[in-house]
Amino acid sequence: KIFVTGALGQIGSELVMKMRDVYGNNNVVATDIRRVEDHEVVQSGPFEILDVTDGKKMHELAQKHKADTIIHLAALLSATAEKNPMLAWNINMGGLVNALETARSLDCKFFTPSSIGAFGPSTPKDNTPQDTIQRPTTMYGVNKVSGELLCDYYFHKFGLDTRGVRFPGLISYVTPPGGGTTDYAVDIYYEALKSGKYTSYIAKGTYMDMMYMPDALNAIIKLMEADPSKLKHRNAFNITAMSFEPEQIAAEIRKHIKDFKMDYDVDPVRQAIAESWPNSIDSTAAVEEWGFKAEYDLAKMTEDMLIKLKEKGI
Ligand code: VAH
Repeated sequence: KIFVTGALGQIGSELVMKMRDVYGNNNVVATDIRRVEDHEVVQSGPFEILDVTDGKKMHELAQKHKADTIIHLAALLSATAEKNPMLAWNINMGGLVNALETARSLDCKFFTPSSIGAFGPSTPKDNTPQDTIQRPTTMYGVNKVSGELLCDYYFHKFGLDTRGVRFPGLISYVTPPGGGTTDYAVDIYYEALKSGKYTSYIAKGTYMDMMYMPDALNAIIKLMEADPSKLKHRNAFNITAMSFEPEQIAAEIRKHIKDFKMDYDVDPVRQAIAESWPNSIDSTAAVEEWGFKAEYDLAKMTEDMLIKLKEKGI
């Protein structure tokens, strides 16, 4: 059984549905800190309430459901983590240690995402290499680098089959992200349809890697199904689909909503986070070791986002 934490989050709410499609509803156990009764993840298969800082409960539930794979997604994102750094440490690192220990005791395959947030100001910013200096200046980044190293450790020390990717900003129309820095690239689509204008909290000219959620979901499944003997890296594969700055996504939206207007009210906290991250990262290792491929570029994503949001009645 596949055991997912953070199943009602931005990635989890779509990954659970996709994995239930692929592997069968009852083979994917969804968990999150709260139960939302009418949520399709709760309705379409096994669901358990789990606070990932409760290691004992996590072990019990994983054992009860005979987990053989753990997908650990529960975490606080970058902007929230900067507001509550110690809470972020407890959830992001406490939750990860519990998930790794549970996986070790039940000998599960293991996935947890890292992020472009695992890089810092001294990391080469353009075409950031797979192996390079990582001195992040955010609590989220410290959590992500520690997480990458911890997952590698569990592989080398205990032989645990840990795998992971460094996600760029993820854009989706199902569940909006909570507390991220890249969320402007999601909010802008909602606002373009609702009000025809958007005030960006990220400054003009600030490039960040991004990816449409369908590509992110496919990447997780492809990595988890990859031949382990081909994996020279294990965790923290750089993957990206595109890199853009606010003016570029606005221009793409204007191809569909011609009088869309954007102005700026830069949030110094999230701007500082964004500026500490790369402009664009290099996915070569992921392409070579497990055939990573993104299908959506900015044009294709924008077209699909606007159609899907309209269908949702935004
Ligand atoms: C965030 N969406 O903004 C997340 C992600 C690369 C960005 O880690 O914190």
